[in-house]
Amino acid sequence: MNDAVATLIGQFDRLGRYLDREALRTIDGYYSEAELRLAAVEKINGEASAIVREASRRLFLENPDLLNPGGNAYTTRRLSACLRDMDYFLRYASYALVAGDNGILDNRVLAGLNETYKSLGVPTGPTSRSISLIVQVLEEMLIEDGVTPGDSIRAPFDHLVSGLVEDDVRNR
Ligand code: CYC
Repeated sequence: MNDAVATLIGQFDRLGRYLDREALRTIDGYYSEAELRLAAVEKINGEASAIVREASRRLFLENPDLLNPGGNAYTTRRLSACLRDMDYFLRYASYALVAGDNGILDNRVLAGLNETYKSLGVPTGPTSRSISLIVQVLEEMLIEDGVTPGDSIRAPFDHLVSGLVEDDVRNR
């Protein structure tokens, strides 16, 4: 896996070029937002199960059919698989937040996931929604602590959502 700085240096090294102004601006952004990203990671580490619990409560409130016969989260086995998937999304997003780079999400989470979900009938719409609810709950918690979350906190969650939605569209 890479972090934001290693990714950028890798790109310039491949071209044999010195870092340009724009690259330095990107690196500056990575460091200046580090405190915010780490505050979010600290919150995730301490509250992961509460975040997943609350996000899943909202998901099933919006979409109760998931829990009924015929729904993909029906039966305790599938419900626990669903909660476990939400926990995976949160944990890998926390790694991406530390790295300031979403590469790990492509390699470790999204690779093959759409195919798996398709073969098991796991609906990607509600799964994407679960990820949006996870970041919503996280943002609320940060705001409660007086921290103003920004785009850099949402970035890995948005990346996961677009990875799922894109393939969903392509598969049709
Ligand atoms: C299943 N989720 C799975 C499976 C995988 C993942 C591989 C199939 C194998 C298994 O059941 O364990 C996902 N595995 C991952 C991910 C990683 C990994 C992301 C990266 C670390 O190693 N169903 C719903 C909800 C949604 C849901 C909308 C939760 C938000 O209705 C999830 N995923 C869900 C369910 C299953 C599943 C219910 C079980 C489906 C089945 O076996 O019928």
